[in-house]
Amino acid sequence: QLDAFPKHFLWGAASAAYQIEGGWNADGKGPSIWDHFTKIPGKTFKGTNGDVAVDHYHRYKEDIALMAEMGLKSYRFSVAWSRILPEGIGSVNQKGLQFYEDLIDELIKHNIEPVLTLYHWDIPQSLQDKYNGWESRQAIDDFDHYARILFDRFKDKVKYWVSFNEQNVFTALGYRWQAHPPNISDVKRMFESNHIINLANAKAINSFHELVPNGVIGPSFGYGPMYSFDCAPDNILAELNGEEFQNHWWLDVYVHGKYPKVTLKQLNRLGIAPTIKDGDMELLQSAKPDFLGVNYYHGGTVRANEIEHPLQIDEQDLEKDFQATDPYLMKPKEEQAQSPETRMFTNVSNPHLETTDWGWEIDPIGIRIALRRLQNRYDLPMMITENGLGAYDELGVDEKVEDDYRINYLSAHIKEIQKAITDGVEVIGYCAWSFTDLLSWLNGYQKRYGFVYIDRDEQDEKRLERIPKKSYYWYKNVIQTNGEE
Ligand code: BGP
Repeated sequence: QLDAFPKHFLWGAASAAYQIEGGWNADGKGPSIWDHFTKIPGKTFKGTNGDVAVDHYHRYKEDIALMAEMGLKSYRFSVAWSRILPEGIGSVNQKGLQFYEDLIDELIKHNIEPVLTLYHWDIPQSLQDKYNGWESRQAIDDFDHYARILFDRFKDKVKYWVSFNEQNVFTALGYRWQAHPPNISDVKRMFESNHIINLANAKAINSFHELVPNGVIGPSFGYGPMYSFDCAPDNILAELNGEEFQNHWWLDVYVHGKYPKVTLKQLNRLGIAPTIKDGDMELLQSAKPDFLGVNYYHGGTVRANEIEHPLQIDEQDLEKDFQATDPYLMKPKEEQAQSPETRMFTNVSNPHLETTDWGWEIDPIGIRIALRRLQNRYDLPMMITENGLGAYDELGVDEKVEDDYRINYLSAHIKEIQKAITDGVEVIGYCAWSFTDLLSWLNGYQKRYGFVYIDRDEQDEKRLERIPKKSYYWYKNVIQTNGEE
């Protein structure tokens, strides 16, 4: 017998500014690093960008009406920093701020709890040009300044706040794999900027606790539980390493204000550990999130490496890894042993799991394992801030989208969350990714996640008709029955 979902469980859906808004230069918005990056030839699928996206900037009322009709309890969205401060600093663009105020008011009017993400990967391009963005400590203060503007303005309207979205993903893809902006491949610079982002996160959380006493804030982390390939003890050790390097490396800092020792020691050995200055660790320790946002898509499976604790990895080896690894999956393109920069484990495929059309493993039990491990180690309430299935949906001749595969996927994950709640884990909400179809960062508009289909018209890029899919009606019922379906 499973426990019921909590009475006020936040059944929701999530999005990010660049992926839905469009209006990339509307009403005084400045460019972000994504506006810049998607214009570099060859970087995204067929050169797709978010200039128009799904035009949510002009159609948010229509979208929120569909959310209300569905009975959504919460909606997670992100604010584009460069809409508020077109240059990242300086004077506020009142029209940009007003857009988010109108959006929030519209949500509240329909009894939908806003969940506001401060940073979903789009630092203003002018800060990138000016001082290399997250590589400069100036970004800590500038981010805090931006965050304080939002805290001040929305403190009485928004209770749930997310600081950074998937810091692990955007630092790795942006500074190591050249798959995201700022399009860099330099392991040392990746660890340096990651440390600076940790400091920015801590400083903003402290500001939040000073300015928004009735709200709660936490990061949204892209968590994938690590599995040992088998029960060989050296592979179990590799799992420990993988869990520490891929997950605790961030989460321990967020929650306990310290870097895990084994990974830090290995990074020091290799000369790629971040520069930690006086006062840094004190700042990290002073800020504690109120909850953890968990983005769950899939975990990772690992095996031991032949050499443990190498003293150096030469440039050629790093280059070989670079060529052989699929950055999104963090797995070798072919089944040959390649490993991430610490050489503490090797990522491999899991023979027990099927994959999506884009090769992402489908693993509902993994979400329960994730929640259990995170509860054990961090003991904070958790909100699933993303979970969903990217697929090639098709609009039938009858104008319907029969996305039973998505229903099966979401249903299986929700069931495992209920089991985790029955186990004793505190979960306060679930945001499916995503409400409408939207821009998949590198995969264009063909990889669809939404409950609402967006009919794109090549001739008329602003037509963008909204058509609820079968999963829309299914989720409506999930919400109505509080998870019973
Ligand atoms: C997460 C991001 C989301 C979203 C999702 C799906 O990592 O936080 O913004 O894009 O992944 O990713 P993709 O669009 O690459 O399939």
